[in-house]
Amino acid sequence: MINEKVQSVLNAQINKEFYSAYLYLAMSAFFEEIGLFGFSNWTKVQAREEIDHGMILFDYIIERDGSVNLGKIDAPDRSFDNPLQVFEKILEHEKSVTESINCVASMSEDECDLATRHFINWYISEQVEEEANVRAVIAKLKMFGEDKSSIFHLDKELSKREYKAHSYK
Ligand code: OFO
Repeated sequence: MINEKVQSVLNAQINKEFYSAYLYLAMSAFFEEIGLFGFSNWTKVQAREEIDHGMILFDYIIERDGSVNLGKIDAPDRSFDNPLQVFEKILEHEKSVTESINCVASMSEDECDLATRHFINWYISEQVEEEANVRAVIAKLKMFGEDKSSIFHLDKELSKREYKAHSYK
C-alpha cells in the first residue's frame, strides 16, 4: 500500500499533467488560428505527451495498490499574443512543473518511499529535456525577431515533431 502523503502528491501531479495538456491544446488552437501550423503541431504533440505523463502516474498509483483521485481541471490561460510570448509562458509553466516534481521526489524521500523516489526520476529527466527544448525555441525566436521568413522556416521545422508514446519502464 502506498504512503498516503505520497499518494496525495502523486494525485495532485496527475491533475497538473492534465492541466498541462489543456494548456498546450489552447496554445495549439491559437497557433492554428494565426496560421502557424508547425507551431500548432508542436504544441499538440506536447499535449499528447502530457496526457501520457498523467497516465503513467495513474498506472503507477494503481500498481502500488493506491487510490486514484481525479480532481477538477482548471481552464487554461488563453491570453496569447505571439510565438515568443507563448514559448515564454511554456517555459514559466514547465519550471513550475519541475518544482512540483521535485517536491514529489523530496516527499517520497522524507516518507522513505524509495519505490516512488526511484519512479519519479523519469519525470526529473523529462523536465530537464522539456525545459531545454523550450529554451532552444525561445533562443531562435529572439534571434529572428520580426523576420517573417525565419519564423516561416521555424514553423516548418516544428511541423516535423512526431508523437511517440511515453513510457517510463
Ligand atoms: Fe509533463 O511535462 Fe510538461 O508539463
